[in-house]
Amino acid sequence: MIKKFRIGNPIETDSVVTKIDIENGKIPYFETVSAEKKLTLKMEKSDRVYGLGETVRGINKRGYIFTSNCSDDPNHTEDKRSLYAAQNFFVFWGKDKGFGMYVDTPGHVSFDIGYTDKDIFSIIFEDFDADIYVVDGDSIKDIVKQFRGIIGKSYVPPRWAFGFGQSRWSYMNEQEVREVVDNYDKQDIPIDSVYLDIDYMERYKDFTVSDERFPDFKDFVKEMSDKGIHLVPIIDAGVKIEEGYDVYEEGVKNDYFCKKENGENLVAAVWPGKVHFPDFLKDDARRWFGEKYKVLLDYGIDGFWNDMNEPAIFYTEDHLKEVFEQLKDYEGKNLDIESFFNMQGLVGGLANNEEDYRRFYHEYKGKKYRHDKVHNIFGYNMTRAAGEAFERLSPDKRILMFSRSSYIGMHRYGGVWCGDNKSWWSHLLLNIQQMPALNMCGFLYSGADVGGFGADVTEDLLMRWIEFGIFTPLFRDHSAKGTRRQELYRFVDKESFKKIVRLRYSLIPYLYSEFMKAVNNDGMLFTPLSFEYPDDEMAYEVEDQLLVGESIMIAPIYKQNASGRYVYLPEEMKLCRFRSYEDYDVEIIEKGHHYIKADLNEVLVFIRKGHALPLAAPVERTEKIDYNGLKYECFECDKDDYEMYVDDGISR
Ligand code: MIG
Repeated sequence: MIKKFRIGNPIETDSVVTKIDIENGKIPYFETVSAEKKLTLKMEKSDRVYGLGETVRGINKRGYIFTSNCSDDPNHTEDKRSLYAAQNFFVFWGKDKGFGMYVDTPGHVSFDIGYTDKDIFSIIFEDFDADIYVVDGDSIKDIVKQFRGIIGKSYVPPRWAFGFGQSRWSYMNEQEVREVVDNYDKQDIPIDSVYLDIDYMERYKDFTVSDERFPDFKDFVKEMSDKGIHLVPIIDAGVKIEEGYDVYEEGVKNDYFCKKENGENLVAAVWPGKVHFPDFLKDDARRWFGEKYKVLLDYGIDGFWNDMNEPAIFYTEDHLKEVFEQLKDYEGKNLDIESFFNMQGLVGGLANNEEDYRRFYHEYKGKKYRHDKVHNIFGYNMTRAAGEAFERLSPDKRILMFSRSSYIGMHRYGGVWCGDNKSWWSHLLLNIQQMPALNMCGFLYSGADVGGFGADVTEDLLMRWIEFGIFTPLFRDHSAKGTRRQELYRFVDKESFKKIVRLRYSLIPYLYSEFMKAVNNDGMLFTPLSFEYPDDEMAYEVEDQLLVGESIMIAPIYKQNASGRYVYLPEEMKLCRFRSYEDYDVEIIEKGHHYIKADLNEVLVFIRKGHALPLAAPVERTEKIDYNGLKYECFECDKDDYEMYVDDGISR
């Protein structure tokens, strides 16, 4: 049962698609403290909180404070309150009460879950305006399912997007891309896609292709497509200011860009230098920007990733001017501890400055809003622009789309990747812990940069990360400029990388089937043990194992030099210790705690009792998977006990 309550005068976000009448009574479970713009609740010792999508820290969110304020912050350390996403749905689950809550507001809101006072949960609003949806249900899974039922079905990518993707900021030209594909093919490591980062464009201009680097782009897309490779270009939120550039000129002419108080277009800067931001919240601007993807679709492109859409801002023209003015005060001075840091702060504070988010406006549903009031739905609406356009431009064929910034509602138009993580073991664990919370909020097509984006990866970290990545729908190796090259064929044990990625292709029929069931039933692909075994107290303690679909539990290894790990089994299961599709050993493990060995090249998969895991013979491209030749690993059942979802993988 879902009830809707209203605080103040909230801005509609279009995240909920089911019409629900507003209740008059007070919001249940929480105390409403209007004077302090907050809701508070006293937590019992056994109360736990799950959800909030893409954030730092563990699966149970209790003990910290999270702020929904979409941020371009590449340092995903434990002390951060905000990452790129605002996904304000959580489930509160304790002995006396359990419920779900969705806090629908496009502005800043903080979830202080035992941070200020370890037993108090406060939801703190910047503006006390929100629609609050309260979900009552019998179990966490039931609550999630009901919530998902009112926000609309999750985005479905083409099936090839379950294949392995290789990315790098940036492959600089055709030849580099060709070499990547050739190297993968030479090593027999399967691959379906190569990503194009900002350097494919002409001077970072959206919807252009550099003549110099990709002189015959159409032919090149075709050449790749003939090999079964999809090229996936990036699109940035800022539109370069440049005379003669059609996107810029059309945007200016038709008033599609975000404006300052005085009515002039905001001048900000990102990659291309000065840019305008399309007002994705405005219907006609959103439609126009969406249509622009056609330029690339016409080249034969069938997938995109939307970046920098928090939006990330290097500086605004106005703020930069102010800073240059202020810097004059420091010239010729003997800078001491205070003045030196103040001066440094002036320059350091240019990027992603909160003040800049108050310098421009949107026209949304016929009204004018200052950006900070609707900040969290900006990236969402950029991806919505694309998603809505693809339905018109490509009615028969699904287009791959995922975004960096997100808000609930965007899950209908695209997936997400978790942004600029690092090649750290702790970020492999973070990736594991983010997946279920993303799923709760409707983001099923998701994943992190496998191997880590920033910092230099090591071969063992990459191997362990690949061993987890083979289960995430988005399975992409991506790394930053200046870091150690991260393509799998560059490392010593190519053979193991090959076998594990091939195992991913063996798993695709199962993963795709379970993914589609999650879409169709408003379910989750990645489930914490506690959701599935609510009567098992120990299951609530486990934060580094996940159920993936109905048949399997995974226990990824995320520690350096580990030759195995402790695993908790909530029931007897059948362990498959995979070195490859062909080579694995099988063992029945009883309920309880175990230390399970796993060499660097071994993946632990536990099959649940009464369940079957279908496996395809490995192939080098998703389209070659033979659904007729599946074998089944079963635990006390047979293959007929598995219901397989199958479709053509491409039509809508
Ligand atoms: O701030 O386009 O998260 O994946 O490689 C850097 C360059 C801008 C951030 C994205 C990252 C991408 C990078 N972009």
